Amino acid sequence: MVFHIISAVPALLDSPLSHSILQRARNKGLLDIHIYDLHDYGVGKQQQIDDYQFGGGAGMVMMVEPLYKCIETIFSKFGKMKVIYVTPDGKTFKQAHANEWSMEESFIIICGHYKGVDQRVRDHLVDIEVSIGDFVLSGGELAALVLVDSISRLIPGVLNDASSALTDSFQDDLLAPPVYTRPAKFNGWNVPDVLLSGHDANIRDWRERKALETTQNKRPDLINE
Ligand code: 6GU
Repeated sequence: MVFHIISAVPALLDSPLSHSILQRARNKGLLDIHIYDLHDYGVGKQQQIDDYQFGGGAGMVMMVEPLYKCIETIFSKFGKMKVIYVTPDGKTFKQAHANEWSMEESFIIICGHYKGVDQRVRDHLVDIEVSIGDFVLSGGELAALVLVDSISRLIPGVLNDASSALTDSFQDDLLAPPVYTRPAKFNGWNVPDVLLSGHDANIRDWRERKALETTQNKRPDLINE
């Protein structure tokens, strides 16, 4: 899987992509991430990437030309691919999207800043607009990282134990059941007996019941959806 991420503040993207599971996936060649500084495609001597909005109003708007140039450069080198724009007014990103998109070969992700991008970018260059929830971030970089992380961990070979991803919360529209590790007794707080019993069928039943119970308590909307 190849991600091409276009950003006006590329330094924001470095660290989360260079550690732990994602760095290991990059080392193994399962994941390839290219980061583009939008200023390199800026207009004029100042390498301008944003401007005042027509009609007046506070906040700068990201210009169409730098984004067009950057996307065309990526297309000409790597071929056509889907372009995702992360924006608070996009469709809410769900685990089902991560599952589906983990089977694609490559994506371009545009990180918005300021007041967002010129509408012509959205109308003519972008295929998919996604938000990561009903709140506003100062820029799209954190949202782009959320997408890259949640999609990448589903690529075969990225997680050491493939079955682990299947038992995550949301994978079956339920939250995950509680988990415990050693010691079995700490401070008078005990691990449920069934988990120590070695009885696989009982453990499976208990986990199913707890997943349902947890979901009913914390996210009843997932059950009634
Ligand atoms: Cl994708 N971008 C920004 N700036 N804020 C957000 C978001 C995205 N999703 C939720 N809030």
